[in-house]
Amino acid sequence: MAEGLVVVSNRLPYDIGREPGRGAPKRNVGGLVNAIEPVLAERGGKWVGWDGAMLPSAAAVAQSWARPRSTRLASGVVLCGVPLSERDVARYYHGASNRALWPLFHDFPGKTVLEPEDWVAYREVNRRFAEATLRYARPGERIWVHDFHLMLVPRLLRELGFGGRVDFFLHIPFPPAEIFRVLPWREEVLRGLLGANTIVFQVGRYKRNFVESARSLGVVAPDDEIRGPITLEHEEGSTRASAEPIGIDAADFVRLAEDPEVKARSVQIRRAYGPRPILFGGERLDYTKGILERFLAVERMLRTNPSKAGTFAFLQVVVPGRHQVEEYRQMKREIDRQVGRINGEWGGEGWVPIHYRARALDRPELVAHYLAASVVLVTPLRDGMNLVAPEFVASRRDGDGVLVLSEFAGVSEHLPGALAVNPNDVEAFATTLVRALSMPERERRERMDRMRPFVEANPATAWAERCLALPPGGAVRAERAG
Ligand code: GDG
Repeated sequence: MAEGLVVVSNRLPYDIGREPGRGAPKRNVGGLVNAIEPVLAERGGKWVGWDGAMLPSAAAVAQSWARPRSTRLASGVVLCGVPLSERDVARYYHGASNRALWPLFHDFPGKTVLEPEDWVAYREVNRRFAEATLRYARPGERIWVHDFHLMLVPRLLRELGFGGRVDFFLHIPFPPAEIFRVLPWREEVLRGLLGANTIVFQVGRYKRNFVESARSLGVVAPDDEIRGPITLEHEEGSTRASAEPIGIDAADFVRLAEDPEVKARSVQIRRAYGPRPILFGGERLDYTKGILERFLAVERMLRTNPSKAGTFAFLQVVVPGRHQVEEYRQMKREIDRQVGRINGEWGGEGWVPIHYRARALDRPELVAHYLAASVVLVTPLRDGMNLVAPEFVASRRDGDGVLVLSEFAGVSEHLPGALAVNPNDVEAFATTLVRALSMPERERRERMDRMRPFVEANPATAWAERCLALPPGGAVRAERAG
């Protein structure tokens, strides 16, 4: 039997802390939750994360802290809540995490907002997560910390005296050293991470970036050959660094793709657009996802090939979120403006180029769209890995469909059958769209066949096993800093 596992991430899959009587707990949409849920459902364990409630004051947090809230799911997984106040959410989550770390780690230094007060909250909340984890974890259990919201937690666990195994996985890119050094709290982040026995990245390049930054702290590492785990020697001991690409619950997508209701729904979607092939994009509202660049490429295609007008339907679903952050509100306005402008300019009787929906689809509906689409566009400006691309491949058991994939998505190195694009190159992007729309069936099938092996051989559960089976770095000293 697998040893007990405690997963720690900013958010739980369901907001268990919302007031009773306000309906069923809301499910959180996002790559991290979708990848970890099947892993925990299979091996069992606990999941520590923010419970979704925004408490009015620090006093309310202290009160909630006295009565920890946990919920057992039907799968046996126990969700363990960490309380946050409105101020914590504003400063730690929207501030330090979403306005500083997220843009910087995705190579958008120009969008990065560095507020010292946000960092104070980040530190405090990371400590609260570490304390909560130790409260919920039983002796002998191992702790698996996730993502950029919680990069100080590994070291904080050590400071609180935890001597067991701590692993860390970063879902987003780790930026090049020249960009990372912009962060005023860079040393604290590196030391925070180095409290873990293992630090795992999505792809070798992010690992190499991390190692290069860590050298500035005097960390000793062998010359990195990108792939394969390496050992980092540092003041506190040693830590293994590796790259393990995350996977999806492919079987669930196959099951849905074969479900008669989902199939019928996909036919209905296709009919709604007449005989026109559907180009489909679906993601969270985020400037990293390249949604505006995609609109501009569609427009460029129309400008250079006016005869394409009326011959396709482009359907873009955007899951709203992070609207407390100005950069996201701005982006939403810009999307609305561009869709209006492009449709106004290019639309005609009974046809508009862009169909835009600003709301989440549930998973069966999402799969119905993957099935209805002739072309799926996954064209982020930067993306740690990206799960939409493998989900589309897994869903297309019929072997048809074209994937247009940004070379800046971590997953691009694993999906050789995709049509690769640089989303910043609007002309090449437009040409690729034309090529995708006119690709002969034989080539479509041949390309899809080349993508299936990676997706099927790399389910989320196998990814987790690989991460958790890494031999740990040597003992990390458990001691109180300064
Ligand atoms: C982070 C990293 C990394 C999309 N539209 C709808 C919907 N989705 C689901 C997809 C997919 C998930 O959201 C998005 O996952 P991504 O991986 O594409 O992106 P992030 O949320 O940014 O995830 C990313 C990931 O962590 C895992 O490590 O791959 O690079 O940024 O699963 O299916 N889900 C629903 N309705 C939608 O309309 N329900």
